[in-house]
Amino acid sequence: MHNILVTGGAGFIGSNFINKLLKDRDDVSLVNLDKLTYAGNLENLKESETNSRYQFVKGDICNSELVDYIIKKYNIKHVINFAAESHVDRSILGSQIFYQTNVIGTNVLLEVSRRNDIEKFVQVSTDEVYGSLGPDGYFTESTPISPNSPYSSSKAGADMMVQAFHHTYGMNVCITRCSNNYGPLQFPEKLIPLMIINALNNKQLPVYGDGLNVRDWIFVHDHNKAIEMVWEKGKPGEVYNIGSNNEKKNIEIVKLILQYLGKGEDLIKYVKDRPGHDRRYAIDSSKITAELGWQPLKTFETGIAETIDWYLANKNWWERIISGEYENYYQNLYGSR
Ligand code: NAD
Ligand code: TDX
Repeated sequence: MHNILVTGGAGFIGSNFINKLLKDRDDVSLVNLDKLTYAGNLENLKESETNSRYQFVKGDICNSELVDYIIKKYNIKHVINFAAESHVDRSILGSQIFYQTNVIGTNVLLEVSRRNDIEKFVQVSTDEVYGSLGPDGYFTESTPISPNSPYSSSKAGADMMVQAFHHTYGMNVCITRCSNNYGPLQFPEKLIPLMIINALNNKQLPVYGDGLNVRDWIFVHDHNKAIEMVWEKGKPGEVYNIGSNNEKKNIEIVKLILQYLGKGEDLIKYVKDRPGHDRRYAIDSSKITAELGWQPLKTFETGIAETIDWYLANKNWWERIISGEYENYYQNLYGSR
């Protein structure tokens, strides 16, 4: 049995990871440490909560006594760190919690892991650490780190620390850098779920700037399969880019969602641009394909249809979210634009 500490497992990507891994394999036992911030939702883990190989602990990755206690109590040998403040717009409104969780929190996990002889530490990072591309080219693992937002700089800081712990202490670490994820259970502050839900509610769809910024979209299960493979087979100290060759302009995504839902383009509202908005991300993931044999399985056409259908079928899930704190957050955000 592999005993794994998964952090941030009540969020979008982490909950999909836990639900799928427990279903796909019977040789893993998972402890989920999550602080349950605005983005953490135990409802995401309904299908896993009664599994005897799953345990939830509410707590902060910055709490080293708690992390030490969990590692010892559950005989943890592997750590996969999903926990983070993950939204760029929020990091622009206030950055401190981003450095606290994403940098200090990762430091606590690394220190405690080192002292407890953890066999493998996987840091779930992002392509945003590379900064922004012009119209051509791709991020490779040797592209220099050049983050532009408080969010991406906090993730880049964590990445450098993870590499330093490998270099200095010989810890067996890997870093994954994935492009924009989409799929079920994504918190409706991110582009795709926000646009789906606003369209369903006949509310305006706020497109930043000229709408021509490009993101490289990947279905969440493809990302998670790559993380699983990096955990099992990734080489010590290595970085692996993850992407599925699916560049789209934001406005294309917005129009596609409106079309799928049978709504008019008059709902689109161009709003003031995000400060420091990265223009284009595009990932070269040939290394993980060549070294570990990973390949994305989901086409964008299928994945986006499945995602929109999921939000249509799970109105209760998102209605509970948007009736709370999230509404106030967006009122404040757009009030200031
Ligand atoms: P999310 O915001 O949906 O979930 C984050 C989870 O972390 C939440 O459950 C939250 O409660 C938990 N958390 C936050 N602070 C914590 C703390 N101090 N201690 C314990 N738990 C804490 O994020 P997501 O989209 O699922 O992203 C997961 C990871 O993947 C992040 O590290 C993010 O940087 C990375 N990533 C995300 C994307 C994307 O497109 N969403 C792409 C590449 C990488
Ligand atoms: O209302 C919006 N209008 C809009 O035009 C929102 C929320 C976004 N956008 C634009 C900004 C970006 O160009 O859409 C694009 C995607 O925005 P987000 O969903 O906020 O994602 P992004 O900023 O690209 O970052 C995401 O991908 C990398 C995740 O949030 C990060 O956690 C991940 O690391």
